[in-house]
Amino acid sequence: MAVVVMGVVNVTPDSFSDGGRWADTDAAVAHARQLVAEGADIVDVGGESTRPGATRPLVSEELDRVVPVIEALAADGTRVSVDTMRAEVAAAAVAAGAAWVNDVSGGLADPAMLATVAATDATYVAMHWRAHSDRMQDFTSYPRGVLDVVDELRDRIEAARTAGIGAERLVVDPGIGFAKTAATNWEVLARLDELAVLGHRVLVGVSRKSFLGALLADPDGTPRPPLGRDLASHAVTLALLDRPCLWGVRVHDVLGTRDVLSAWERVKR
Ligand code: PMM
Repeated sequence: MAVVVMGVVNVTPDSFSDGGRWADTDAAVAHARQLVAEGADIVDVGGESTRPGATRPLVSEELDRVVPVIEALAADGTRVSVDTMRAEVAAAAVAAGAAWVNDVSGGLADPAMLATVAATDATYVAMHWRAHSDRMQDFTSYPRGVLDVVDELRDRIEAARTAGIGAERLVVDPGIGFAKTAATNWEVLARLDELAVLGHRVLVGVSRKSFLGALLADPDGTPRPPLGRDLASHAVTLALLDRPCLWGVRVHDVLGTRDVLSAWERVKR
């Protein structure tokens, strides 16, 4: 089956990859429409930056950022995901037309999240997460490597199922860049298929992340800025396409990702 492409729309002043570029409703909607025209299967609208060290917006700010964008896109007939850790935002987003809730905390940040999603028919993405962005780099120990990620995701799946979210509505994500060193990110990618034991669709987001900036750093150690990380992002996507467990990718450059998928599929044929 073709890999699902989720296009990122950050309606934030401070996301590491594209912060401030689509910070108002009109710019965000226009950008999302462009991603759909470029071939995004779903657009992921977020109002809270999760970059390392980020401080959290007020709930009201997050709602003001995402709800009008979701309403406009849902009215187009576009499949929309909301990227939020907050139950209140998830509920408002689904009421505004979002079909997916992408929770980078896998239900850990807000105790009301799983029950709130259970009461909708939204698809739920449970990402591997350990702490909010201001503290997550204090939690980067993985004695068993990817197996720790698998075990912690299994706990989140069980919590989601117990709350009443059906298995068919669940997607898991190893949370590349969240409470992980660069070495751990590379290890999780190398051993991605170990997530297959969980029995769920696997979404992966590597696009423009810091470990790629470090890989591509100048000789003096200056990281490559986010907008210069797309080719490396695509190379990782390409390297993952042969992995049986990969179901979808979350990316900023949808056009480039579609090019990679088209060429790869043609070669395979
Ligand atoms: N990464 C970011 C935000 N949301 N959601 C999922 N499911 N997976 C991810 O890897 C992920 C995410 C951070 O990246 P951004 O600031 O570019 O959106």
